[in-house]
Amino acid sequence: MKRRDFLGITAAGIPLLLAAKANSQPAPAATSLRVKTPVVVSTWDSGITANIAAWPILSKGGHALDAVEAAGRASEDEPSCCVGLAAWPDRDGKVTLDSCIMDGNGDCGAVSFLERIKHPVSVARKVMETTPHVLLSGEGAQAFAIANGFPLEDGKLSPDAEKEWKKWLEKSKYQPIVNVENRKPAMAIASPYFFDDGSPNHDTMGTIAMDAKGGLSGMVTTSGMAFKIRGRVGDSPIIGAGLFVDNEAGAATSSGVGEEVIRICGTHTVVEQMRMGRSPEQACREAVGRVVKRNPSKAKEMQVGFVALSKTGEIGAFSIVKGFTFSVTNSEFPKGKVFLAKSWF
Ligand code: SD4
Repeated sequence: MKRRDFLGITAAGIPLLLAAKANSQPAPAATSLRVKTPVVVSTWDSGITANIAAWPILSKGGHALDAVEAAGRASEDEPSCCVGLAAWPDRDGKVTLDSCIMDGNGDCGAVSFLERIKHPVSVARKVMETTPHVLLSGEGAQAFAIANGFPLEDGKLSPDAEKEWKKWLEKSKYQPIVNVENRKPAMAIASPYFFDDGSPNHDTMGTIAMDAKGGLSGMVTTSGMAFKIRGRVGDSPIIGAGLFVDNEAGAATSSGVGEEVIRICGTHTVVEQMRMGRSPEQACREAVGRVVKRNPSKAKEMQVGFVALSKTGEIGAFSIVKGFTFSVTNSEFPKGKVFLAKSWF
């Protein structure tokens, strides 16, 4: 069963928050969504699962950092596909995980290339709270996790992951794929980044939240790009690329081709744009525009999406190609609501 069927959300049922098609003309007027706080926002429609875990904490007056960690853990517990140990492996058949967490005061922690540990987001939080460092990687990150009581799992692929990896091996060509969620099969062609059959394939969960006191926090957790070169790390554990949070401006997270996000310091760009007075949507559009400008024809074949939450409780998003969704949960949408972001193409 596909995740979208499980959640009872159809592509047709997703509200189109920001209807007009974007183009390369000057940025349109702000159309960001103003919501009641506390609020939690996650990438993709499967972000509903993450939000469901975060909302009980936020609704009872809890800290945004606890809420986003709970969101990450819920995603990492999911039995197939996208993040956590059940996700798809690198091209050598090993699942390697990246995660980061950050609060609005600039405290942050991250892990990358972490193997056989179920909850990278909690290891990232441990790095933040118990070490003078920000990012631990690979074997060292694993040893740190074990020393802090995280069990070492068996490292076996989930049945779905094993099936997909073997299917990929048959083709035996290096073609990392990312973010085809909500694209129609007909659109998902001739690109190294998308599945040809258009089946869901997103593999990153980013969550940003504001608590009842107005404090912001965020997290990202991912298995990265499916069938990547062993050792490859994307934007997700990089503070300022996959996630950036500042109580004085706002929070942003990204999904998509991490290399492109790293090149433009994506979420840092978004937050700095909000600091300068742009709405969350305008800020996300600016960051997307920088990726597109570098190579417009390549950009058409890939997805990069940003979602942002301003310090005043406005939400906005923007992506390169159509199909980037985000989930919002607050007192107005206690069960969560999925929105489709505007896109450049
Ligand atoms: C990466 N940004 O590793 C991640 C992939 C992703 O949905 O977002 N997938 O580059």
